[in-house]
Amino acid sequence: MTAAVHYELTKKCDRTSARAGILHTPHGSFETPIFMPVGTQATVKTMTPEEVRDLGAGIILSNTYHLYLRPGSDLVREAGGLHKFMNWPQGILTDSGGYQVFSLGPLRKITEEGVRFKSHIDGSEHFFTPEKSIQIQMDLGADIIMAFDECPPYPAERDYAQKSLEMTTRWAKRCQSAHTREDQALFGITQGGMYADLRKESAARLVEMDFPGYGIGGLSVGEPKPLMYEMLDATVPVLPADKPRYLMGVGSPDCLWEGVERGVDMFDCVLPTRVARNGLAFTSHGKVVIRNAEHARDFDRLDPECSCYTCRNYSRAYLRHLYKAEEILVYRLLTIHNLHMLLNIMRTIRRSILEGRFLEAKKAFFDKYGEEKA
Ligand code: PRF
Ligand code: ZN
Repeated sequence: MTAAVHYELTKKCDRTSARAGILHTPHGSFETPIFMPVGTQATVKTMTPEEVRDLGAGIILSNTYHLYLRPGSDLVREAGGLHKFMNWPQGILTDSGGYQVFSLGPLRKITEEGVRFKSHIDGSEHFFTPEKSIQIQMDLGADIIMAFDECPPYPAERDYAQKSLEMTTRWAKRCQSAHTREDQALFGITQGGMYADLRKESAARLVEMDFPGYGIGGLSVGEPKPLMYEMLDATVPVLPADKPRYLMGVGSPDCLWEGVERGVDMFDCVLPTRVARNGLAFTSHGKVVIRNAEHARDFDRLDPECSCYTCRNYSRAYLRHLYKAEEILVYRLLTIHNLHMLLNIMRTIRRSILEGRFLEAKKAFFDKYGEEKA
C-alpha cells in the first residue's frame, strides 16, 4: 500500500529554496505552496464549505483540542468522521492540541506523561498525552494529523528550550507508536526555541524517525520576524527534500513570501478570518482598517485589483456602515475577501515558481503591498 499522503516536487526555484509541488491525500491532490484556512470548530467561521472551496482552498485545518471538548471526538467518529460531519469532502489537517493547551497558561500543567488542563468552556479537568491526542485525531479522521508537541514560550532560556525539544522528540516517538490508521499521515513537529543549533537538532532527530511530513512549530510566538526567518533558515535545510514542510500558525501576506522563499510548502493561520471580524482587510496595497472614519464616504472598492465577490459588489463605505451597525454580513464579506487575497497570493507564488520568476514576483508584490513592521 502506498503512503496515505505523499509530496511530489514539480519545480524548484534556482535562486532560492522556493519550490512548487503537489500534496497527494486521500481526499484530493493539492498544489503547493498552499495556504490552509482555519476551521477550528469544524467550520471556517461564517463560510459554507462550498464557499471555501470556490475561493480555491483545497485543505483546511481543524483543532483536536476544541473538537475533543465540544462536541467530543466520539460524536464526530459516530457521525462518520470530520469530513462527513462538516460536509467538507476535500483535505483536512488536524493540529494535535499541543499548542492550544499550552496557550491556556495557568489552566495547565506539563509533565513527561502529558498535559493536565482545564477546559476554557466549563472549567472541567482533562489530561492529554501523546497517545490520547493521536487517538482523538484518529477518531476525527483528518488526512494529515500532527504529533503532540510542546511549544516553548518566547523568550525561553536555552536550557528550557533544550529540555522541551527533547521531550517533544520523545512524545513524537510515542505518537508514532500510537498511530495505526494507514489512511492518515502523521507529521512530526520540530521545535527548539530561538536557538539555531537546537532547531537543527530537533529537525535531525525527527528526520531519523522518518515522518511523511514535518511541521515547523514554535515560531510566530512573539519574536521579531527576522529571528523567525533565521530559525527557518536553520531548520528547513535539515528536512528531506521529498517531504512537505509546514510552517504552523503563520500566514500574513509578507510571511507567506518569506516562508516560501525558505522552502516552506504549507501554511495555516487564523489571521485572515479573525481580523475580518475586527474590520480589517488585507489588500494588494497593504492593510485597510474598514472601521476607520476615512472610509465613511469612500465609495471605491475595498481592493480595485481584487476579483472576489466582496470587491466586485460593495464599496468601502458600505462595508464600514455594516461594521459600525454590527451587521453580521460584514464578517462574511471581509472573510471572503481576506481568504481570497491569501489564496490568491499562493496562486501567484506558485505560478511564479513554475515560470522561474519567483524573486521578481516577490519584489512586485512588496513594491505594492509595502513592508510590514515587526
Ligand atoms: N505546535 C503546534 N501547533 C502550532 C504551533 C506549534 O508550535 C504553532 C506555533 N506558531 C502554531 N500552531 N502543535
Ligand atoms: Zn476582494
